[in-house]
Amino acid sequence: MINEFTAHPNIALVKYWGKRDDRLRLPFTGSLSLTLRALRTRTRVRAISQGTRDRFVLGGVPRKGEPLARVSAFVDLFRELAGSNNAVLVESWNDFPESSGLASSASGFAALARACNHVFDLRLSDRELSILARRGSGSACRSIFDGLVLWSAGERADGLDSFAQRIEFPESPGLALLIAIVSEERKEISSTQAMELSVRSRGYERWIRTTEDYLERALEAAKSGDFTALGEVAESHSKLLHEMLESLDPPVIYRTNASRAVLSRVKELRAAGVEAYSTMDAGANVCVLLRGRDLETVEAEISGVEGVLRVIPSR
Ligand code: 2P0
Repeated sequence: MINEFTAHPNIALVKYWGKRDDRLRLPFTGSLSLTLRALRTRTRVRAISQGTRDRFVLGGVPRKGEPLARVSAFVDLFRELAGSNNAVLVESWNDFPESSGLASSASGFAALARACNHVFDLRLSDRELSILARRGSGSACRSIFDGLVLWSAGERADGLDSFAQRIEFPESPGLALLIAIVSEERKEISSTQAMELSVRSRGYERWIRTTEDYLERALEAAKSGDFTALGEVAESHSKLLHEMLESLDPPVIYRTNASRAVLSRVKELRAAGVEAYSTMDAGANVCVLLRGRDLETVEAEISGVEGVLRVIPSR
């Protein structure tokens, strides 16, 4: 359908965790992600008659309250650019579970940015869309692009230098991801809330320095096509994030027994000579980074881990 727009979630290899400006969603550090082609959000936006209010329907269910307010405030950014006061109907569908650490807000706001660009006839570039998508959800700025994506933190107070761009990874047969779904439930603490707790914690300054260092190493690894180095950085950065979260008061715990079982199996696979690395975002599900040629082997291994409900391969 011509006015339907698609975006994919992304999984961070070097995580975005904490904002220097909450309103503009400006991060303290840059981050690096892989876009998950296997999952997607589809979104349609239609103008409805003036004077009425915006409507938001997600997965066929009309939403009110905070979800609608967030979508409406995001559409305002586009209305302002277009000089329009048209109310809209936003219809969106995800083909994966929401709020379980699979970044549905990333693909959601990226797809919505594309759909608004179309309905308000703004003809914005991908970079401009990335800057706007960031205002909906930080990680959404990365979901404007495919493949390996760098979000530069930027320095400006207005956020115009805080956007994502694609990075080439020279190695063939390329990178792949396997998501091990161990929970389809809504997480109790949103990433926005957990981030705020972290920023106020004592260890946060060290987190910023560590992340900057990891990002530099990850970019170096990406540039030279060094899969091993990239995988090591990703696994280690994820481990640090979850250790930090679990040490907060009160602790924020996303890792479950099933997540831990997957993390162990990934280590065993490496010991057996299959190079695979794990990473987790703000939820219990585990993402495994691997080489495309190892996808079938890893899929068979991870599917057999106790507590894994299903796996989603993504090249
Ligand atoms: C990331 N996450 O880099 C990190 C790692 C989750 C773990 O970005 O508050 O939904 O809307 O800007 O983008 C998830 O946070 O947060 C996230 P907001 P967002 O992918």
